Amino acid sequence: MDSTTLQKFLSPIALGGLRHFDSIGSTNNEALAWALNGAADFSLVSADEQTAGRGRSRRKWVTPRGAALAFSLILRPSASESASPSLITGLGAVALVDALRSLGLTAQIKWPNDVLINRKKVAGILAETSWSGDKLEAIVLGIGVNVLSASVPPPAELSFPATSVEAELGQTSERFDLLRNTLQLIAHWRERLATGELLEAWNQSLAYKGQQVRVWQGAETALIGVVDGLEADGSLRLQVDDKFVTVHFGEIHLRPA
Ligand code: BT5
Repeated sequence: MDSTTLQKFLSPIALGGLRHFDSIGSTNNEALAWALNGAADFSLVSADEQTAGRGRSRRKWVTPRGAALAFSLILRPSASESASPSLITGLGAVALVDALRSLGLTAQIKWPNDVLINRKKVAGILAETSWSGDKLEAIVLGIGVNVLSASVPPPAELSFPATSVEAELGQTSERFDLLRNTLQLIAHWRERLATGELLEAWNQSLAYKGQQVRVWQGAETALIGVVDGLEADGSLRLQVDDKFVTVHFGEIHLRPA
C-alpha cells in the first residue's frame, strides 16, 4: 500500500502525522528522530520492510518485505503517562491482544514485551523514551507483528519459538486491517491508562500466571518464582518461596521453568 492509500485507509484514526516507507532501517529510529523534530502526538511511522529492525539491547528484529507489520507510534506523554512510562509497553501489548482476539486468536503477554500465541512469539514491542533534561518529551511505541508465515525467522536465529498470525489462523489476513484495528485499540486503552483498567487487562492476559518461571537480568543467576501479577507501574510480581519479589523493567529475560 502506498503512503496516500494508507493515509486514506487510516483516516478514521486521529493520527498526528504519517510516514510510510517501502523499506527503512528501523521505524523506531525514524520515529525518535521525528519526535526530536517536533512530530505531533500520535504520529505514525510504518514500513513494509526493516533492514535494521531492533529488539531490546540492540538485538535484531526481522521484518521481511510485505510479510509483517512494523510500526512506531510517537506519543507526547500526559502527566500520568510521564509518571509511568513503563505502562506504554503494556498499552501496545493489550491493544494487540484485543486486535488478535477480533481475528479469533487468543494471545497472551509474556512480560515484559512479547505477545505469544500458543506459547510462541507472534509480536515484539520496543518502547523507547526521548528526554530533554529531566522532561520526558516523547515515548516511541514500536511494534513488530509476524502476519504472514514468511515473516517468521528460521529457528536458528531465534532464542524463543516464533509464529505468525497466518500460521495460527490457518489462513492469511490483511496486514493493514490489523494495523488499523490495533491503532484504534491503542487509542481506546490509552484513555484507560490512568484509571487502572489497562493494568487490569494486561494482568488478565499475562502469560504463565500461577506458573513457575525463571527470570534473569544480564549475567545474573536466574530468579525462580511463580508469576503472581503486575504492580501498579507494570513491574512483575513473583512469588519466591514465601515472599513476593518485584522485578522491574530492564534487560530482563523470562522463560517457563
Ligand atoms: C523485541 O525485542 O521483541 C522487540 C521487537 C520490536 C520490533 C519493532 S518493529 C517496529 C519497531 N522498529 C524497530 O526497530 N523495532 C520495533 P526482544 O525481546 O529483545 O527480542 C528480540 C529477539 O526476538 C531476537 O533476538 C530474536 O531472537 C527474536 N526475533 C527477531 N525477529 C523476530 C521475529 N520476526 N519474530 C519472532 N522473534 C523474532
